[in-house]
Amino acid sequence: MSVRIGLVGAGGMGRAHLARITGEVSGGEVVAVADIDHAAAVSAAEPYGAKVYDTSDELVNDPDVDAVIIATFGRVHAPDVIKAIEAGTYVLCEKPLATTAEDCIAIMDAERRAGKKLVTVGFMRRFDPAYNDMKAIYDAGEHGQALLVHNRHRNPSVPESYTSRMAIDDTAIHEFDTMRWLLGEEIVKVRVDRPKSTTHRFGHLIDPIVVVAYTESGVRIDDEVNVNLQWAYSIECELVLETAAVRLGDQERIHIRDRYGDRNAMCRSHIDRFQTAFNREVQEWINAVARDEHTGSTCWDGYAATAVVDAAVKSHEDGSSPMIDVALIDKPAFYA
Ligand code: ISE
Repeated sequence: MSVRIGLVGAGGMGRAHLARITGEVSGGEVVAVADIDHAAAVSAAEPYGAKVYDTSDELVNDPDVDAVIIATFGRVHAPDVIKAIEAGTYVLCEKPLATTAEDCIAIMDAERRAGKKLVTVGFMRRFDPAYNDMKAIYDAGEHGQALLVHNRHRNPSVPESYTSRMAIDDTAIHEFDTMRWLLGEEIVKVRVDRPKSTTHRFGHLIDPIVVVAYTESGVRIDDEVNVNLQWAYSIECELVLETAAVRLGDQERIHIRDRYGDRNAMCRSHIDRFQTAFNREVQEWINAVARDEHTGSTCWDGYAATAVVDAAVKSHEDGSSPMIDVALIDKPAFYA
């Protein structure tokens, strides 16, 4: 029997999941869509014959919904995730789990009260084949310890509603999670440098920024977050080990040779660049829900990444790039 999924949030990410569940992965169907923008919910739901709700409450409490995908803005995730937990429903929550550590703690408390891990956080890079290969090389141990990681997180452009804080809680949060997962340790301190800003940005935005962080064992991580590149969506990562440097391959794209040159076709968005990762993530989640099991990253992962966000935001807002300690609570045994 297929898993009946309710989608909260009919924006770009929600629609991409809808199309994926219908056309690219198996075992699930979207039976309901909720969005405060009624017209958006209708236009997303109609082609799939899904029900339309104006509120997430109605959707979460619909007895025909087995599991929920939350694809709204990060800053409104927490109440919906908690409602779904209280209804005993499995949740795939797009990143970030919430935009403050405090909200993530409230979600972890709700999940512990439910007595069962129900929430998977949509950190899709954990499913990207190139990152998986990089992690396998590191875990094999042949090249020694990790010393440094260089990241570049570049977007072609961002809308006017994107804020300087979002460069951290919506964009760099991917590297915060990926670095924790790749290296198998927590990030303990972080600072944000503000180089010269690009002229290709809305005036309120500080862009680019460079995040510098250290892990428990002293691995130094840097992350260029540069979201008005104009020419592509481009993700780079180089892991420097003692006797090797491992780099993600170029974009997950074809190679072209023509009169303009010899080159890879560039991705335009995260949906495009991480298509395989998203498909693998959603397929694994549907399979697990069908078996009544939790899979993937937990609320602890969502919390730990957001705790780094909180420290990075403090450094960014200070403006003089102070290094800020990440304040992590003790890890509850529930998430061990
Ligand atoms: C967006 O929400 C994502 O998740 C993308 O992966 C990231 O590149 C972009 O900056 C975010 O706004």
